[in-house]
Amino acid sequence: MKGTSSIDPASLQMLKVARDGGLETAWDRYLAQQPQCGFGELGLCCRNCNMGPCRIDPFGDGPQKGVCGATGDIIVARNLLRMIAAGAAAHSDHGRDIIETLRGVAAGEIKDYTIKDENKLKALAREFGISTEGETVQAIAEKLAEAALEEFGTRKGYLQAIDRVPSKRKEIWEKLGIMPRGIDREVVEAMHRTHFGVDNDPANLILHGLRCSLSDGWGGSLLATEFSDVLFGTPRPVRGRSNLGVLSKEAVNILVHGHEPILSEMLVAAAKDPGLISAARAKGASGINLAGMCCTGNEILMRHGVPVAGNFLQQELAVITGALEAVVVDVQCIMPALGQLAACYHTKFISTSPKAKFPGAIHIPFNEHNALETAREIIRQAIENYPNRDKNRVFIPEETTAYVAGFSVEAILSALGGTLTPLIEAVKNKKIRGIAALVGCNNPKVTQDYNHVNMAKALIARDVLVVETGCAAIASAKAGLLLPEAAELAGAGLAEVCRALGLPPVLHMGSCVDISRILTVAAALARELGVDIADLPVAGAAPEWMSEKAVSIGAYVVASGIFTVLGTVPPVLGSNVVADLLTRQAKDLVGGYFAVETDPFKAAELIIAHIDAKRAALGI
Ligand code: XCC
Ligand code: SF4
Repeated sequence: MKGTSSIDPASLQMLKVARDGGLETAWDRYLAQQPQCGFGELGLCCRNCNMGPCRIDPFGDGPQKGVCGATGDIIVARNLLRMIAAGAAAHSDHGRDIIETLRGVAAGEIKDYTIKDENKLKALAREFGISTEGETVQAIAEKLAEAALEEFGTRKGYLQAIDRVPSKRKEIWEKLGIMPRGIDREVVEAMHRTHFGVDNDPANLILHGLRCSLSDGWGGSLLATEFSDVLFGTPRPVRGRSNLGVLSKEAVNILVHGHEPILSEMLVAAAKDPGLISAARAKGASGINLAGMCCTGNEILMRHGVPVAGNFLQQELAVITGALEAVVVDVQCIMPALGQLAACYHTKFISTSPKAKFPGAIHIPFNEHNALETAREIIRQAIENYPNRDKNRVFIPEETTAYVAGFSVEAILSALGGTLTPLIEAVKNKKIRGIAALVGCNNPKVTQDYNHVNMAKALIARDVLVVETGCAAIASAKAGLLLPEAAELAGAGLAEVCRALGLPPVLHMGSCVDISRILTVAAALARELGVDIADLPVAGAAPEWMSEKAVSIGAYVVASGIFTVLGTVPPVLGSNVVADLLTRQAKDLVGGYFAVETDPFKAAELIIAHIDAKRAALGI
């Protein structure tokens, strides 16, 4: 859908407010960037050394080599590998922070968090070969945290969670030499290989890209998910509300945006503090209203049913409501534009991570050791700020939609009665045609939520069960697809299964690191059936992706054997060699491969055709 900003009525109303007020958003800045750099779009520019920058002329008239002699194929492959490395690093560093928090809790150094899921702690300990017999929870947690931190630099051969993978898949990775070793090691090696004068073979570079991404999916992201569950509780189905209408006209509104639940969990706890609630009332507010955005929003909506104000492209729009006392951020997906925008209102833009500082932000350092007190201080500042709200400038769209989220692997299993068998049976008898994972961001190149929502609807209508994470899941929340009632939009078979189990046809499985939950289910399904992940009637899609993390995700999903459709074009079209590797040869190498399709209806058709082909091959 060209020429429209969003399908979300709340976003459209806020964009009008922005225009009327002369306020700039990502959509305006995107237009101001037109035409975007053609070399960049194709992946054909290189700045990897100071003989450059170099660029390759895609039309063949100008230079076909960089100063060093690098061809377009080499440059495109190197650039892609660096994107994967950055994405894998972001997810994995997030994972490390969670594990370090658990380690501190176990050692008694961190007092404000407790271990919420002891069963999961013990299950993970057993997975790591740590004895749980007669050991205290603290002792197990300490050993487990140490073992998990080892994964970042392990020399034991490959990552622990690889043992969740069917043996056929492991053999493929071993044969190709892409078994992920240490989590940090693969990122470091990616940076080494793309340094001047190292790896100059496009296929060799891409193969390492797959290995690096696997260290994210089966390493950093997976540990982020599992250890968040141990510390904060494994999600169970929970109801909540979504979209900008969750902001309150009367209460102190605090938006928490970013990724790591270490911060958002503590804000959730502090926002319930009776002393702070009375302080808010003393300022004339009705109370404290905490709302989430992006993935940290997903973390707390999954675990606490905290309202989610929106997905990636709504971060500026939330400020433009004029109703935010504070935007509190940690890391990832936070627009540097927020500082200047917040300054147009009374809104305080509060950064908290030493890794992520922003122009125009107040920095309140948050760490695990002073978590609750810092969270209280942040909330106090927001309360203090409430009288500064200019009520005449407040505009909060009415839109809110209810959702049910919280579908961890454990929650799905319990909905199925404890085993995957009912799901497998439903797939075998074609009530469920297959499973599609829709994940990833918003991107102003795409009408906001248009691809997400239309693809999800097209798939469920054809009996494809949709599982989602990240901003895709928030798009579905806003569109009402995360409700059991949405079964009426599903095909007859899927609708029947949803009604029998009380499930929505689109399952919210969490934040972007929680794509590891999807991998875990896929691996378990494959093992149960005695096949490889690549044999399953399963597909992935990132319909509106923008971040490097999404590139890493796409790569590990494909490397895990799953066909993946991208809804925005990755910067690889400058190289036929790389494009062919990703969209064709990958199929023979790892079973999974990429397609690029910007039309959500056609993308859904590609997925359905893939699922049908996999069903036929399985003889079901
Ligand atoms: Fe960021 Fe995770 Fe993308 Fe949303 S989906 S824009 S990465 S918040 Ni991860
Ligand atoms: Fe140019 Fe080669 Fe240096 Fe890249 S590495 S900037 S292509 S000389």
